[in-house]
Amino acid sequence: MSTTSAPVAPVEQHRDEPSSRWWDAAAGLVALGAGLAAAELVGLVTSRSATPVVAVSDTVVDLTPPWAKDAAIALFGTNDKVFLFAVVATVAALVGATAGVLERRRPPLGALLTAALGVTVAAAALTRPDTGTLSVLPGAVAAVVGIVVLRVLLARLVVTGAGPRRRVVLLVGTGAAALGAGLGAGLLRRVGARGGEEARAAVELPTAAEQAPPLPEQGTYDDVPGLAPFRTPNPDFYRIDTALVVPRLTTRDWRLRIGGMVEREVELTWDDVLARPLVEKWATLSCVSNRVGGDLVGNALWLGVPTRELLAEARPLPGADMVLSRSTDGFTAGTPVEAMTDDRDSLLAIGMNGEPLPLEHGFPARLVVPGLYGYVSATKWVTEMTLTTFAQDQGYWTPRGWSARGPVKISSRIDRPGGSDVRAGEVVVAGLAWAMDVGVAAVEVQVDDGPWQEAELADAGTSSTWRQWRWAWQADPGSHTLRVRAIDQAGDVQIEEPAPPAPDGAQGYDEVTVRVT
Ligand SMILES: Nc1nc2c(c(=O)[nH]1)N[C@H]1C(S)=C(S)[C@@H](COP(=O)(O)O)O[C@H]1N2
Ligand SMILES: [Mo]
Repeated sequence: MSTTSAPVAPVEQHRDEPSSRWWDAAAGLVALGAGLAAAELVGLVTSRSATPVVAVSDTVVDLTPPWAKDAAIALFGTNDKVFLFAVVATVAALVGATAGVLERRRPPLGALLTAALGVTVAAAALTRPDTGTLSVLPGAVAAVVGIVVLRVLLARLVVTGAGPRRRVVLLVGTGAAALGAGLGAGLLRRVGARGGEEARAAVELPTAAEQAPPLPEQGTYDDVPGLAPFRTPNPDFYRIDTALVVPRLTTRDWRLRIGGMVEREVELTWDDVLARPLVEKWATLSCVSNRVGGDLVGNALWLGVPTRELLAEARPLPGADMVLSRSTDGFTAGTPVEAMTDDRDSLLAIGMNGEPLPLEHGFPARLVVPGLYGYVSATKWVTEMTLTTFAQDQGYWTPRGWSARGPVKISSRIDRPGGSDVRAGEVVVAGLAWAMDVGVAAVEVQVDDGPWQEAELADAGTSSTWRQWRWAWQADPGSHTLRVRAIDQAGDVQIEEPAPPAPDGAQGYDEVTVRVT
């Protein structure tokens, strides 16, 4: 009897084989890959944020409770995003394989599972702040392609005479085609994305009308091995944000709109910014998630326009006490108006350490507010500043369990000696301390339960930056614990009682235990 190629082949011939489930699972995986590749291609015309892995991962980030975000950062540091992608990919692979097995045994459950996956993706994409209704397309296309490919593969696997070799060829061939399509989409996207790098490369920063005082000659302790340099080089500067894909703005497209409770709305273009007198400002930026002794903190020379001047033009209405800044990807931060208008020189920054802002640090423009943690102030890729009130509005992290206001706590850290053994005799102990706005007045070190002893402070630094410190220790053999604390210019001593980062910043004294031989 001759049959035309049946869309769904008889199931019985296949079911007896003990290994058949693995073939079906593999078919499910390949079908999932094909769906994803199709979605990547469609995503070229929608936005990257709407493609399955990105949309789902972004949504997971938003739904992640603060303690878990904290744990992920602690465990994986800046690799937390790689970890997240890996988790999402693993779950997706499991679902794909399950769909394969189900569709063989209980059709159309596998198809339904694939459809559910597509709906999840589309729903996740719709919740993204930077996508429109078109963003349901990648999820929808992924579901349709995934189901069709799954059915065809399952049917082909059981065609009479399809031995293991034919099956491998079928699955690997289809998988390779999907991979090729996916990589092709990635390549095309990369070509498009170069726009961001090119836009940055094309920027020539004007020199500041008001320059920061040069670092005093010999004013740093940068020559002390193991101590962080006064200025954090851009490639070493910590990066924290909710963006899985770095937003790529061009100076041509960028606008900053200042509105809300203002007498006059202001809209700035890139050229408007360049035409203004720019100022330079040394400022230390710190993440509220930084643990005692941690490195989610950096110091840079920023170049930009004082937000005080921008806000003065918009003329905030009485009663407005918050600037809700928003980035192109929907992140928001709520900053007290005062912090953006007083004499601390908060900036709409366009330069970082003499270069245009790196893409991942907010190109073309971001906010820098000395004295406040980044989550309530330092919006990268900023496009809007809305005057409003703390009673009425919240920044991104506040409903997620973090304090509405985030002044940086007085902090200090021991950079050296690290964990390893040292020789008895003179040992240079060194680290960093910061007391934002007020300035560091003194740093003290304690050995075991001994008296607090005053360290030397490097000259480099202002009330908006950290200060390097060093202390010469006459170390006796044995195991010793060193502790550090800072005291600010107002006489306030760093808080000793330990607390975790949530909800308003870690506190407690950094300490290291050293073996002296
Ligand atoms: N657009 C955007 N800006 C953002 C964030 C973000 O998630 N998105 N995170 C903030 C946080 S929590 C911090 S600590 C600083 C970090 O800035 P950096 O990555 O340049 O060090 O950026 C702030 N600005
Ligand atoms: Mo942060």
